[in-house]
Amino acid sequence: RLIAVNAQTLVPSTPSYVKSQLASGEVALIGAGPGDPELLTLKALSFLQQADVVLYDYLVSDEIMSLVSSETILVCVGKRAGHHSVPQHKTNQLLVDFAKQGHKVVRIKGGDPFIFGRGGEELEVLFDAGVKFQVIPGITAAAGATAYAGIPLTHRDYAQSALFVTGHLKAENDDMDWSTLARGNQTLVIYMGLMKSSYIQDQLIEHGRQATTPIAIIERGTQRTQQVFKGQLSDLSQLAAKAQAPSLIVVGEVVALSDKLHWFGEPAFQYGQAIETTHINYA
Ligand code: UP2
Ligand code: SAH
Repeated sequence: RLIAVNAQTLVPSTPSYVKSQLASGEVALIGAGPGDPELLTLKALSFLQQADVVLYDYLVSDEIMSLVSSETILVCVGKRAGHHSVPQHKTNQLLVDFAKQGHKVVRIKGGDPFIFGRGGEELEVLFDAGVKFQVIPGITAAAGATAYAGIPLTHRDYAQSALFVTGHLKAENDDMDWSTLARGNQTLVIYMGLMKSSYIQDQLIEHGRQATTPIAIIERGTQRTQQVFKGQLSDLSQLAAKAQAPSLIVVGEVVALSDKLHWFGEPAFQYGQAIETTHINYA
């Protein structure tokens, strides 16, 4: 059954299987996905609308936050590189305090809460404090951004596995297994990698990945302003200088498939070429 919201928009009524309830004193840890609000799960939407308090990160898009009822208390506990407006221990404490006060609490994070999201740490604190919780997974950036850029993470001909790693590497304290990361026939997806892109490029090439391996940097994947920068591994740091956070770095032969398979938003910026000027923006 469809109900009309306005002349342009039709939304389905809530399906009968959306019946999970958030109890008073309970926390729902929710993944918001990479940005496109339509990638939110039905369960996430339902819990967002039941919440008394929502603690959110910067990566959760404004469109998603606008789905929260106006009576709900919103608390921003987001982080930016090098700047944690609310330290992690304080976020943990807020979750416990709001739950113990009997609120229905939503903790919403970009992507999936268990992938580079400290979701595990937050839940351990809730467990220790005896607070009940539920976890609603989200589409992690590696899955969402590559899908919207037309890059299949695996492909029988080019990549038998995909590795997700954080680029937040300190050269002086680097315990990454670069030989494993540089292996061929796999797709490497690097979160938070822009700042260390030059080091990542050098290490991958030094440990055997071909300098000509296709790469893409996907900025604000799945969002209307998504941008894709493409080139080869030896261009990585120069391309990274053009991109802004949040961006993912994707390394592997599968990136070349996006020449055919890209379908969303702006065409990619190809390293060494002028940006195409004629395109249709589907967003
Ligand atoms: O250079 C880039 O491409 C990424 C820039 C960036 C960093 N963190 C680098 C970084 C961004 C994106 C941005 O600024 O928009 C972030 C933000 C970030 N980091 C989020 C999103 C938070 C939000 O939406 O509000 C998250 C997820 C989360 O739940 O906290 C992270 C996660 C994160 N930050 C990890 C992984 C983890 O498991 O927590 C780490 C590394 C491990 C750790 O415990 O410190 C960090 C720290 C981090 N991210 C640093 C930097 C680079 C820098 O500033 O030099 C280290 C400095 C810091 O602590 O902020
Ligand atoms: N829990 C999140 C990751 C948080 S770490 C998830 O599962 O996606 C923050 C990093 O995620 C950013 O620095 C960036 O590398 C990546 N990221 C998050 N959203 C993104 C998006 N829409 N497009 C590209 N990268 C994104």
